Amino acid sequence: RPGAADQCGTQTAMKWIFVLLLGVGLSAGFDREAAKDKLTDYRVLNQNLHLDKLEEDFEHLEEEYNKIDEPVSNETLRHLLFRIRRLEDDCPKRHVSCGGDHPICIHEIKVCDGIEDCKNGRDEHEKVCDDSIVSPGSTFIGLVHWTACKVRPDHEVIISITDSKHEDFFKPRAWLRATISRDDSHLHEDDSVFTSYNAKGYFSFGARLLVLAPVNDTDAGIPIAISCRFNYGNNDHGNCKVRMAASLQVCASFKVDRREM
Ligand SMILES: [Ca+2]
Repeated sequence: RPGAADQCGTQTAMKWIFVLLLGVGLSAGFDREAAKDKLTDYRVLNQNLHLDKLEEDFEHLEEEYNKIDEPVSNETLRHLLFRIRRLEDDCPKRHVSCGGDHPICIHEIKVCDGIEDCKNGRDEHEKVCDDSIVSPGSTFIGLVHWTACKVRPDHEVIISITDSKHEDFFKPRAWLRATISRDDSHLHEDDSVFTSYNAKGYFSFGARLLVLAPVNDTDAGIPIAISCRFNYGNNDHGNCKVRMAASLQVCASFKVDRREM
């Protein structure tokens, strides 16, 4: 009886399916409990780790706060205020704010060009157009930290302005000649060894940016240029970068301070 054989086969298959489902069900039940425990353990561990991390962060913050609690110098405050003011200016690239209650932005090349573009005359103010940063004899010193291009040990650099010219046809910039000296005493333990080269460039009053490039090749072996932005709110301190002349990739950075002669 083929029909009876089929029925018997179907019954056997159904039994197996039932056993299989029971097994899966039991196994699923067991796994769910284990997973639940594991999940609880994980949550507790995670909470503990989270608390540890919070505690660690809090201790770190406390340390930072204690550092801040020390008296802040007027110089640092002036620098911070200058930076905040520049951030608040919200002017487009290569523009500067006229300041005041209703500040407008003017292009950098309109600063110190002899024509009042700001309503309050700030762009032609004698303080803004003061050229003491780049007057001949001005000397700045800094510690150069190389990070790319040609990585070398940190070394001292001295930038001395030797000549400064204002051309009537383009007053917003002063055209400069300078000497850049590098102290390689780290290579010669016994005494200081200076390497100097001549450079030329300009100072932009609007951007408060000094740009210098060596007149001839230097021993850096790559064409470089130095730019310093005097963004500390005074004429005595600036942030400088050494860049590849062609690609403008930053090779090194340093802060300069005026050296009183
Ligand atoms: Ca102007």
